[in-house]
Amino acid sequence: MMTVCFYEFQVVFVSLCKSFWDCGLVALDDITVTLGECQNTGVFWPSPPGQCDFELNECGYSQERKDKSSWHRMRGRTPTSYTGPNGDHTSGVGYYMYIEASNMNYGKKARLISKELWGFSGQQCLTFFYHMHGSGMGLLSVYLKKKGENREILLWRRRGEQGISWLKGLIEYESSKAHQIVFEAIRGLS
Ligand SMILES: [Ca+2]
Repeated sequence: MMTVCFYEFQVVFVSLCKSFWDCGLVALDDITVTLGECQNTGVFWPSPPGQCDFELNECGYSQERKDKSSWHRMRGRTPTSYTGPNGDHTSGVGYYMYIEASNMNYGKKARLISKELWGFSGQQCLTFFYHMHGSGMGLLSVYLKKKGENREILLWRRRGEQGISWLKGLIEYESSKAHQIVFEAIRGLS
């Protein structure tokens, strides 16, 4: 007599990432906007509403589109932890925003946009911490979008692999008009 056994099993794919070369990740944390030049941080200035450590929520940072290929708020390791940070920048155990290349088509953009920030006649300092690891992620760009203007001004850009740790981005810019800051990730050809 022959016994046939059926086993129930489930296969869970947490990522479409097939290999390291197909993977890539960009993470963001601890965004701060202060009035005055960056070297003056430490001096008290009333700050425009641009800060976010992502611990409680996204602080008014929003996305142009919400789907798989958009920024996600995340705690702990990412599904493909070998391309992601082990923890956030704020405390190591908190939340951050991230986007994974394997969820995106080549050339696709994911844009995280601040709420409207105050205009100021002088320098403003934007600091943030970013993590770009894995060869699949193409570009991380930061744009200044002034109110009433269609053209966005490129403030900062990094391309490809930047290492396995959190790095500090620091930008001085001027806008006497109300404005928004845009963090844009684009998947490149790996
Ligand atoms: Ca955080």
